[in-house]
Amino acid sequence: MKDKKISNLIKKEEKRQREGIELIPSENYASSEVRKVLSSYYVNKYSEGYPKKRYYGGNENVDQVEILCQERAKELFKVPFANVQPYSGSPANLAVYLATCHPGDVVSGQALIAGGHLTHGHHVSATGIYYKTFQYGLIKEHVYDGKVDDLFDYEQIKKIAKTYQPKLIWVGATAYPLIIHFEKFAKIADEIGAYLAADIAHIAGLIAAGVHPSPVPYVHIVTTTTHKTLRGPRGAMIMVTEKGIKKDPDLPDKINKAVFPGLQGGPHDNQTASIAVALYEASQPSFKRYARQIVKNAKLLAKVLVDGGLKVVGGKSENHLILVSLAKVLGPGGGIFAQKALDLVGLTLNKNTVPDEPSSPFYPSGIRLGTPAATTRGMKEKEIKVIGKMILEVIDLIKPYRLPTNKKERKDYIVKFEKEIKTKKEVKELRQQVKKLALRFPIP
Ligand code: DSN
Repeated sequence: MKDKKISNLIKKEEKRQREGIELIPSENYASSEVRKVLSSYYVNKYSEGYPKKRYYGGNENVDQVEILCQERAKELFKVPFANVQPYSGSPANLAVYLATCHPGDVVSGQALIAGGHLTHGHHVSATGIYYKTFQYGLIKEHVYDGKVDDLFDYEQIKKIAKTYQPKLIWVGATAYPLIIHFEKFAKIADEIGAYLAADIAHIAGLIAAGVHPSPVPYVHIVTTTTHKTLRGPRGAMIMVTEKGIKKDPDLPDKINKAVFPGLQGGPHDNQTASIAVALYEASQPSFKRYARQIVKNAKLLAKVLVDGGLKVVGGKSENHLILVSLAKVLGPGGGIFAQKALDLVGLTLNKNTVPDEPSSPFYPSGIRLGTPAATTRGMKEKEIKVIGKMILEVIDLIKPYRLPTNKKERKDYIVKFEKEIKTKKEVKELRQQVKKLALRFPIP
């Protein structure tokens, strides 16, 4: 490659991915075929419009790619309609608003702090700026005790629905470790005649494999990204269910118009082709085994962390992720220390707010981790136990540190923290252990 700077940065990223263990629950390793198709000649094409209704010539092959991709999505998720053009999850969700609501209409979704997504109506997102949002949360009382299998506060959801009559209700999360009972949301949405949209970005692969219940019988619209548990390229899809078509026969058309020309220009045809490959892969029996193993691994990882004295949301994991509160161990805002120290040993995860967050989204008190990527590499219970123990060791090492309450002192304190941690003998040893383990499991 002539561009030495980018070539060097690609090599560095490859090394980072090979020698570390990826635990961010929304990341994964796409297959080499998925990556190859992304750089195919479809990268060169423009094709505004939809199959057989394009604004440019030369789309005879693109049409077939897009139709194939739609058909595979429909078959995998058992829906009658799929739009495979959204560039990613946030534009896909915004298209749903555009298709179902007018600016200023009332909508409801899970609060970010309770594990929802920005696009479910957070005030800094366009969805919270252009629509009037009322957000719901979790039952605080049982967040960590592991005594209940469903943490959603249905009384609150019902009250919002009855009082404010949202036109659109979102169900789906980015940081929720338990099975989602879509039927309970449907009961509330149906009572007030609202559209119910499930954002299954995190759990799409688990649903496709049948290891997490599908929202399809209960909701009108399903959105998903394609690069998380579904293990494809960056991208997203919007699907309409039979129930959605029954409620509003024009819904597929409204979704299409919202995506293009409402929000987007030309679809990324290389992305569409690559999503089609990922959907093919997700329909294979090996994908079912993969998804089952993701859940087994996450359950075990949660148990190792709980047995090691950490508080995890739900007291367990039933899907692919674990949300840990470190507020007691590292104080408010302590997630930053855990993320940085674990990064230094080669275990990558992200700091995250917890439902009873005592700090802020930038300095949250928890960490979020998961098993989709490690499972893709072939890691199973034996390796997961080792990873869990290493996480506990790192957290133990950083227990003396506390985020300064004075905001001006924070930056310097974190720099000092990193310097001190980097030189610790235990950290250097753990880094070598992680590297050795990671290299035994090649990335695709
Ligand atoms: N950024 C994604 C996640 O990490 O969950 C959500 O968009």
